[in-house]
Amino acid sequence: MNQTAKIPFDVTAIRKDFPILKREVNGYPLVYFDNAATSQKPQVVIDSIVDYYSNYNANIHRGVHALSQEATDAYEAARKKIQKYIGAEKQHEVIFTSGTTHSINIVANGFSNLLQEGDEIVVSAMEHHSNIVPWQMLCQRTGAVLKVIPMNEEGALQMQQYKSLLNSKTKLVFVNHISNALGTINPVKEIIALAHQHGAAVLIDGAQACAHQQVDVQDLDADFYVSSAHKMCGPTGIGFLYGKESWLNKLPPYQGGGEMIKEVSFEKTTYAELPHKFEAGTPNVSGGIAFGIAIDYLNSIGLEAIAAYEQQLLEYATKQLLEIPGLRIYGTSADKTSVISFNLEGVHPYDVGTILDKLGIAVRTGHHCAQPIMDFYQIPGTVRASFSFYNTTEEIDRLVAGVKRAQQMLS
Ligand code: C6P
Repeated sequence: MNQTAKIPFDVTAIRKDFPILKREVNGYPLVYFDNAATSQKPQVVIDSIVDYYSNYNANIHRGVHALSQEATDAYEAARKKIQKYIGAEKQHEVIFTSGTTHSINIVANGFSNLLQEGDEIVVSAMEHHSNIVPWQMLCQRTGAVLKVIPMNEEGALQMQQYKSLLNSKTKLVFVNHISNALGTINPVKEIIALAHQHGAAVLIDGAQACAHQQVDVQDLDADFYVSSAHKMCGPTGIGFLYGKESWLNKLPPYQGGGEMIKEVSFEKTTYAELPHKFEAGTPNVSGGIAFGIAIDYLNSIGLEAIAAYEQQLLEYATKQLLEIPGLRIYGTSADKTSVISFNLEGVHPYDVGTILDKLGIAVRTGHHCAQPIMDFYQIPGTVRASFSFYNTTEEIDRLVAGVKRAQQMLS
């Protein structure tokens, strides 16, 4: 990091909010660089779950009693926080789901009756499996055809090729906002505008974006936008599907059950209005409430400050790692977030990850649920270090020293 670069917040104070950062692994203070897999949780988020179960645990939207009303209010307040966080116009355009994967499947399932044989679906070459497989299944159900936007060696999407894929048969486009395996920030606003010129709807997978930069779904003009709380300092098992009201009204419900109905008889059932139409069954109440607290927490630091600091970490780590002979970084696009995927020449990523773990450093190794990217580079996988606002340059120094040690031991 440039020594004069200003750190926009007190990282030492922030680290105290995360109890897990105090622990040791294999005799070393934990360095947690697996934030793209899941972020750590601040104490306020953990406390909010304990508070819910200790003080107002109840089923929601159902009871007249005080506990149910308190829980309902807190859950709906969280929905409102998500709405504001992503700039959605209406609260009922935010559907609670169990996470990104669930959200994508709701949309993929919903399009089953809206597509015809020969229609085209466009995805990018750098998608997570959860933004590939549901669309392949949709193609199998409908006879639609999957087209792929290629990427270049830097790990950036080839926009000219994207333009040439679009035509009157294109019905849907699916692209991640930020690649989990490369860190590339995709030009999603442009991707959406181009798709709309052809009348196609666009889903943006924001799993890697929402904790790292400001998202405004109206400015992007996204038809659907999805993410998971657990990557945003919130708990696992909860996330959201944002959809424009007009689209959500067009899609059929994903699951049938309690909560999603208006009236039920054995002859006929009518469905509830948004958002409940997509929220069958008792939801993850504590998770939803804690998600709202995580959003408060991220807002209290500020997305602009987070993005600026994480860029500093990215630059610092990139420079240091590239000084190691034989180290190659995959994903070198000019526009990227704080994810560094790399390999050491002649060394399997799993072995590097194992040695780093012995040194108390948590990274992810493997294909990162993005096998087409690994096939593109013809590699089995990478070592991925992904940084968050609670990480420090001292931790990056430990990573660099660890990688050097792994190299000495393994080559
Ligand atoms: N990526 C990673 O280590 P879920 O599991 O539903 O919360 O999120 C799935 C998902 C979808 N899209 C992108 C871009 C993602 O990064 C992920 C999750 C983690 O990279 C776990 S595989």
